[in-house]
Amino acid sequence: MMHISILLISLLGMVFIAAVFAFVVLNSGPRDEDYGGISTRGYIIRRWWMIGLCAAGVLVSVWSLIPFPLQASSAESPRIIQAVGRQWSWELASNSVEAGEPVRFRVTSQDVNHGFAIYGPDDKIVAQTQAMPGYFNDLDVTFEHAGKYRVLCLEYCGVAHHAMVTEIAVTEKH
Ligand SMILES: [Cu+2]
Repeated sequence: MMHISILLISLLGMVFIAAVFAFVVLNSGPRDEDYGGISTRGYIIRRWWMIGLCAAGVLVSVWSLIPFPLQASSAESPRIIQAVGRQWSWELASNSVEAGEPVRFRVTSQDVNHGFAIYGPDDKIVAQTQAMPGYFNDLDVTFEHAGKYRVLCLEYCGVAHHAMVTEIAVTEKH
């Protein structure tokens, strides 16, 4: 039932966008002014702007890759928690963990690819891996602080992708 309503909403959305495109195509005519007015100076500015953007892109890419590869967890025998993604929910074998306890999430999917991402109480990402049908990806996490963590999907997997949320309660060490 939910799938059918979502399909209908998607179809209506697609019809609307197609109608907007058709309206623009039918109402656009030949341009009044030609491109002749664009001066050589404009092209020079554009070229340097392009070179500057490329250089900035390379610098940002290199800078953001410096912390990688991340150190793998050295935990000897972590607690294993099965994590299964499907359209559109997460199912964890356990939703409660103790702070400081080494945990290994064994992540898979029952249908399409999903992105298994854990966010901290401050909404910063803590760890992430792919959830893939037919594969198990291990994600080692040791939660430092107690609090309410959330698992979200980081790979667009359909119209209710945003609804793929579950919580992990991290309790104080005892
Ligand atoms: Cu997903």
